Amino acid sequence: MAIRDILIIPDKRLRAKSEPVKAIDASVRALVGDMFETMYAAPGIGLAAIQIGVAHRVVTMDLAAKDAPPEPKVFINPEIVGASAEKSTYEEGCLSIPEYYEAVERPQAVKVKYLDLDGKAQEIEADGLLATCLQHEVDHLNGVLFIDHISKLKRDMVMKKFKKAAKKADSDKPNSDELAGDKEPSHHIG
Ligand code: GNR
Ligand code: NI
Repeated sequence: MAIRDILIIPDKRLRAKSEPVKAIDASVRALVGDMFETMYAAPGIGLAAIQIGVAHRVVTMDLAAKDAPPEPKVFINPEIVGASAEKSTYEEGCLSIPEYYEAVERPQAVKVKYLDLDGKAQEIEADGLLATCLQHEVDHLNGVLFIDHISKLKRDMVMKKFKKAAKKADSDKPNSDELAGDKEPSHHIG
């Protein structure tokens, strides 16, 4: 198992639609292991495979309290097959949009079909945080982020901030010439 890098906006891979898992084999079990390790290390309460760059419909989750025993959950090919008319609002965050939190309104309860790690079909009725988190993760599998559910003004502000940060991180990287040779850095001098 390994802790994998979490993709941060504006990484375009976060907008990809993930492919259904065809067979739950050793590679899927290894992916799930890496996802739990990455999610617990972050720490986060849920993770979609695309957040570590793997475009397969796999979600890990653990909603147990910090001082309680872990409750790891895996959802393969999850599908929302029903949603309540009643809505609820939750302050959401996302490991791919670090340190930004905003209220999101979603159906208060959902019915979700999925496969477990044994490939067995399951169906659950979720409400509260589980319902919110399942909707947030299924959104990821469809290339949708929680900021798509907030106002355009707020979304544009967040995107701008993260685009600027990505640009700076890139310009701060030494280029290959500088890595290979002993000459002065070619930019940001003087
Ligand atoms: O860790 C996470 N917390 C969270 C809080 C409110 C609603 C959804 C979430 S999921 C998030 C981890 C994450 O980015 N999953 O995709
Ligand atoms: Ni997220």
